[in-house]
Amino acid sequence: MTKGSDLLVAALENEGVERIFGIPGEENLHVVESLRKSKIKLILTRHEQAAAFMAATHGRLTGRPGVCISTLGPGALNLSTGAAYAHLGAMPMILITGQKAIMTAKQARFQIVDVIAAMRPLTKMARQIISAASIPAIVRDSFRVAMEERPGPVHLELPEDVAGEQTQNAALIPPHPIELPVAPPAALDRAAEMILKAQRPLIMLGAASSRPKLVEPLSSFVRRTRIPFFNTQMGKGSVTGGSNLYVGTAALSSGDYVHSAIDHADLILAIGHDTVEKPPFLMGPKGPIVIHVGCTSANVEQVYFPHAEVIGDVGASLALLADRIEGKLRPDPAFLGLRGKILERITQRAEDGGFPVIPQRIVHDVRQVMPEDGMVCLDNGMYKIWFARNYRTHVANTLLLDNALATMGAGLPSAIMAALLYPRRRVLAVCGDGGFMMNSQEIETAVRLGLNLVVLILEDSAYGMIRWKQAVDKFPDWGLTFSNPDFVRYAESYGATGHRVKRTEDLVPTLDAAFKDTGVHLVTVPVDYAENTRVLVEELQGRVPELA
Ligand SMILES: Cc1ncc(C[n+]2csc(CCOP(=O)(O)OP(=O)(O)O)c2C)c(N)n1
Ligand SMILES: [Mg+2]
Repeated sequence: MTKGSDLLVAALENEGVERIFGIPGEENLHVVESLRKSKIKLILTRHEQAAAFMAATHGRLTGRPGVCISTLGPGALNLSTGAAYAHLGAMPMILITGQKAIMTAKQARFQIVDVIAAMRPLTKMARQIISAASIPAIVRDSFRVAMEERPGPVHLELPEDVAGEQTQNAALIPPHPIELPVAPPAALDRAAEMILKAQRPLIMLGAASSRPKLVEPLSSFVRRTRIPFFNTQMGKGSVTGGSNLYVGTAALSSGDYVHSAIDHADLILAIGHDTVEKPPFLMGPKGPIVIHVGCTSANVEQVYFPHAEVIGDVGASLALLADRIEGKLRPDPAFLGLRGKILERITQRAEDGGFPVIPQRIVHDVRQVMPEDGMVCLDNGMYKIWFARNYRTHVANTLLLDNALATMGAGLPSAIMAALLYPRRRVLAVCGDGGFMMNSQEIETAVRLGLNLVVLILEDSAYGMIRWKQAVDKFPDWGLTFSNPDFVRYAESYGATGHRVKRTEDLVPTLDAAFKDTGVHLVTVPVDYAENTRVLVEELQGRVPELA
């Protein structure tokens, strides 16, 4: 005979799970006891939301679901933002929540909310486990659903009496590799013909191109076809090498320098575009022909309605497409010229010495201290646009940002996950003073785990991005400023090390020293956001036509 919770933990081990993130409640105590006897590590966090962000990031970086756990009602609802983050961001994850017993109701309705109903719109699947014997099949099915395209979160509710129920030894189901069919030859022939007919084809790498297994096939496609490419925010860094074909990142929907290349194209091969992202360009009645390449077909939107599709395993389908077009394309010399101008504009003022520090300089200085494989994990705020536009990536998945739910508070938890997975790489969380405070308690988790991690806080004492939008929309400057704790002493109170950058030239050496040391470091730097309006509004509105 086996207990339900032992079966659950054995089923998780069977899926290769190494860690579970979260905060147990009394309804999870059977599971906690089963975990105590297993090889899986329980990583306690200080808020369930952070646990869900960590588990989602595990899924995002490895392709295998991260697992998080919470109690019923309040704890489960605290996971919900993380569920939405994984759902919109297509990150495989399993959320396990406790529940009161289902066969008895000794505490009446205390703490009971319908968590499954709450999770249903935020997940790919939400199920209650009603018998211990069903656990092996439910867990296997949940991992399958979470991992298969389009990946995402699965919620399982385990009532405490089911967790404690004894059952016959139910056999575990061994996982098997998931393989997708390749795009049909007719679709590949059609796409090849359209590309060969085009004069100025351009590749767009969207969010789904960042799936870990696509790094090699995508890089090879770009190298073989030599078609210039740009990416969406979440498609950043999905190609290794080939950076002489990179024409920029679309952080805005139109009117940025990269759009001079997009507007020049007569065909866009949109690889892995997911319309959860803020549109990287706007399709209209005229514009270029768009071919969508993905594991799943495109959602048809007002601003995205591809003319043709190549649906199937992206890596294998692109290899077949490259077979059809390699060596037959005439490179368009204009792209090269545009590329030079775009990248030159983007790097302007990158070495500006003003203090407080301007965003371009922050991005530039961060790039200086990050090795090629160093990982930058962004929270959400104004600086995200600057990093997306200006930060150059050379290795896949080295700039993690969220342009799907675009939630604040995920920067530090995602960096903690990256540091756990890649202990030998430099990992930097970049947070605004607003977003950092949404999950700053996880500094304790990072210190407790003995991680080497640096957190850069950009201080403007405001919800800067909204303040900027308020100014752009010509509203008076009102209601969006706050004061901050002393971040140096705040860091020290957790047993971390705090640094305050007081001169612009100190930013690089401070970050570098923080990385050379071990442990958790918080570096706070004041940011001058006057550039938001100067560049992202006035300059772009005035100067883009000049480039085109
Ligand atoms: C959880 C959540 N709440 C609110 C928002 C709306 N929002 C987007 S950016 C932003 C301001 C971010 O402020 P901060 O973290 O200080 O970064 P800054 O823009 O000042 O650099 C807000 C409130 C959001 N995206 N997520
Ligand atoms: Mg701020």
